Amino acid sequence: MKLDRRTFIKGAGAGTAGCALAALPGSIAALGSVTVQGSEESIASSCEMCSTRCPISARVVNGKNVSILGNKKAKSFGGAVCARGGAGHSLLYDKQRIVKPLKRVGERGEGKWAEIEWDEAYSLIAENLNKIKVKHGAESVAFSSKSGSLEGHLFHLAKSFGSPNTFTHASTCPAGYVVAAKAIFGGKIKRDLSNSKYIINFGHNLYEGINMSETRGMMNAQMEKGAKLVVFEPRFSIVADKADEWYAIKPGTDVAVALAMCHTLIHDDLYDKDFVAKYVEGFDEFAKEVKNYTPEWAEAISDVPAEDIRRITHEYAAAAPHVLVDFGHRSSFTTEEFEMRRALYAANVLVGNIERKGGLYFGKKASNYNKFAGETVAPTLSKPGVKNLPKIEAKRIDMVDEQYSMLWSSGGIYQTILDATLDAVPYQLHGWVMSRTNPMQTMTDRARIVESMQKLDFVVACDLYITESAAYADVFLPESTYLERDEEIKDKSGKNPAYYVRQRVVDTIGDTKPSWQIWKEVADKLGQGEYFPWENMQTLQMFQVNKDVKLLDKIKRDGWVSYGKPLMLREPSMVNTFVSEYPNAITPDEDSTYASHLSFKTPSGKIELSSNKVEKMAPGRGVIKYREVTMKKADELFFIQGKVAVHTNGATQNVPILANLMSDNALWIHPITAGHMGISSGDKIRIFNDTGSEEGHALVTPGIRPDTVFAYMGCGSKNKELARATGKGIHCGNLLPHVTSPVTGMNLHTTGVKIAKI
Ligand SMILES: Nc1nc2c(c(=O)[nH]1)N[C@H]1C(S)=C(S)[C@@H](COP(=O)(O)OP(=O)(O)OC[C@H]3O[C@@H](n4cnc5c(=O)[nH]c(N)nc54)[C@H](O)[C@@H]3O)O[C@H]1N2
Ligand SMILES: Nc1nc2c(c(=O)[nH]1)N[C@H]1C(S)=C(S)[C@@H](COP(=O)(O)OP(=O)(O)OC[C@H]3O[C@@H](n4cnc5c(=O)[nH]c(N)nc54)[C@H](O)[C@@H]3O)O[C@H]1N2
Ligand code: SF4
Ligand SMILES: [Mo]
Repeated sequence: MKLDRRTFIKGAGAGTAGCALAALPGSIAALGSVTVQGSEESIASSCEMCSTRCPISARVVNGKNVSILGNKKAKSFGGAVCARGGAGHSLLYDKQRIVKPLKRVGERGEGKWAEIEWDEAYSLIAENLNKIKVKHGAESVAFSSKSGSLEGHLFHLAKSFGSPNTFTHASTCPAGYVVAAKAIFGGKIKRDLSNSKYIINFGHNLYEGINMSETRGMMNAQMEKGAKLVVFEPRFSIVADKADEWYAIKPGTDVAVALAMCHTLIHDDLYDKDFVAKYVEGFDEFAKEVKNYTPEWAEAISDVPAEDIRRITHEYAAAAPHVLVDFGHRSSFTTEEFEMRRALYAANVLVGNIERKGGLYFGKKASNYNKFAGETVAPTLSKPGVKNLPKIEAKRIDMVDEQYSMLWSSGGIYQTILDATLDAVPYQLHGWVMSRTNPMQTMTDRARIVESMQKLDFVVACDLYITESAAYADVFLPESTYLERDEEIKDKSGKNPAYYVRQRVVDTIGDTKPSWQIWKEVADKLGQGEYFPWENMQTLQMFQVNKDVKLLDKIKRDGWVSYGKPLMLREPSMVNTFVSEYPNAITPDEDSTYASHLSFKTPSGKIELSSNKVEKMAPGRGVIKYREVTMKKADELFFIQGKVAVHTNGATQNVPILANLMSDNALWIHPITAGHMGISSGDKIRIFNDTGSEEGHALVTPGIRPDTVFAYMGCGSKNKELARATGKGIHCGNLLPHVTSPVTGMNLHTTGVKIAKI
């Protein structure tokens, strides 16, 4: 298939935004004039406009602006940034960004703030947290942050303080696919999209929910290599628009189609028997289970025609092993995400695409890669370990049930903060320290979050803006933006080892600090300074590189360093290249692969299509199975969401350039559904269910199923501090019920709603 670049880039619909400028206390506007100072030479660093954290190359131009480009050395990212990445300067100099610590002076959420010095902020935090600790125990304070460098420092503070309750965005984003991968493969697995010849996509929104290297990978496969793309999506997304075939699947029924594919692979004798015999445990039980999951059965559930499921599966098997069923990223389409992800993984396992080009593979970090090479191809980094941290006896508030034992404790089940705060389940929380997270937009059931934040004794928020969630804090700590700070070296290994680093590009504006420094200084005030023995980020980086100054210089100069040749253990051409490059490399098997070295960190050491471990954790779930779920009431429509190319989650709606590109998220409604209610595009509508009620605008489009409505997430902010975003569009989190899924702990992003014309 050929796509020309212009049609390819044709983007999503966008609205416009007016920019109300308010001189909030603590904002840049309150500073008066701001000058642009920083490096005129390009600095290699990393983006933080979303958590993909692409390598960038940035510099100050003529003392007037900051140019942000992709780092050309990072080839898999295409040496480019996306629209949000290019808009970093607009965040940096946004007059509404907060650049001075604040304390609340009115009621929680009332929007009355006073500027304070950092030392006063730290004293307030130390005094209140210590008070809670003495009265209720350290465990009654929760700490939450998006994962990344920021998380590491905050959670280290939590541990030194003595609380086990640390949470990332895990249960709102990756926990589904990660827990399912742990169950089947024993750990996370990656996809080699760029080399794939046939990609089957179940709502992985890569042309809007952008991850530069994967988005580039899929573009490359489609445009350069003629890969076929089949998309199952309830709406006509940009990915659906660029696909060879699109099926408007009924929301939440992906698992049925995936299981019918597995049925077809097994019962039409299309699967890779050698691979299964060698690497798979529990195949017979799985084959028995999928016996009844015929394409006809799946059609009745999903609305995808049986003959297409059968044909697509045959095409997929014929092009194997350089093919993949994309297991997706975010979903939480239903509470049965665990079964859905496992079914998607199983459809890969059956064609034996593991460690094959265009299929799935495990990341090759330095230590592992060097073992294969028989020499040190890539340096390994050290992790600063702090000894003598206080032993924490208290149990976490989440993961209390055995079924959640595959979740990781730094991630956790975020939404259980609400149960612990409002209902003392399993015990009462009294404090919440949050950083780089905006749960009111990104968790579920906004009203319960407001209630929780009002009930707690003390709340701290560290962010760039007074977000909806930060608006309910007692103390606001302004972090420096990513363009103003240094951070640790990070591992970004794919088929070969790679590292990257973040470096400051411009001088700090106003009175902000990087979070590694903030949490270290909070620890000092709390009397826990001994657990933060490093002086600064430079000390930490030197520790990481084991004092190898040359290595640190190289990583800083290039920003992105990768080592060696790409390696997939069962790919003969790659193994041949590898062996000729490294004379001391492990001798390949007779078939010129490292197939005999492929093992899995599961109890059996094999891929577990059915698993005793899972059966023990969650009785009845050992074998992957279809389970019916009720997602909405009979008279409701499915309500689904997704990302838009010009915004990140609930984070960028106030960034001037991006707000100008789009500030409203109309509700997509099918013409038949809209017709019944006399709704036309642009009409004001109410969207409501048992959880909440929102007002918004309609976008009548045939690009959605008649039984489904869709909105881009992140709009409709409800606090006045985010002046460019407030009241614009539909707030998705206000309509989503508070639910926790079995095994994965995921919250729920698909529900039922009714709509009415206003
Ligand atoms: N309804 C609905 N809910 C969803 C989703 C959905 O599609 N629909 N998607 C889910 C997904 S995939 C995810 S990952 C989560 C994300 O949920 P969150 O983790 O809450 O992430 P973001 O909205 O990306 O960003 C959170 C905050 O980080 C702040 N921030 C940005 N840069 C910095 C920085 O350098 N320092 C500090 N301190 N703060 C910074 C932003 O201002 C923003 O307020 O949301 C989930 N929630
Ligand atoms: N521009 C941009 N890029 C981003 C982000 C962003 O906010 N903006 N966020 C980043 C983050 S944190 C993440 S996790 C990734 C997320 O990357 P993705 O998971 O790819 O992103 P979403 O847009 O949330 O994808 C959900 C898609 O599933 C569709 N969908 C809804 N219900 C169903 C269903 O039942 N079945 C099927 N098959 N499809 C369904 C939605 O219409 C939507 O297109 O993107 C990252 N990249
Ligand atoms: S995908 Fe875009 S916003 Fe996200 S890190 Fe990369 S360039 Fe930045
Ligand atoms: Mo995410």
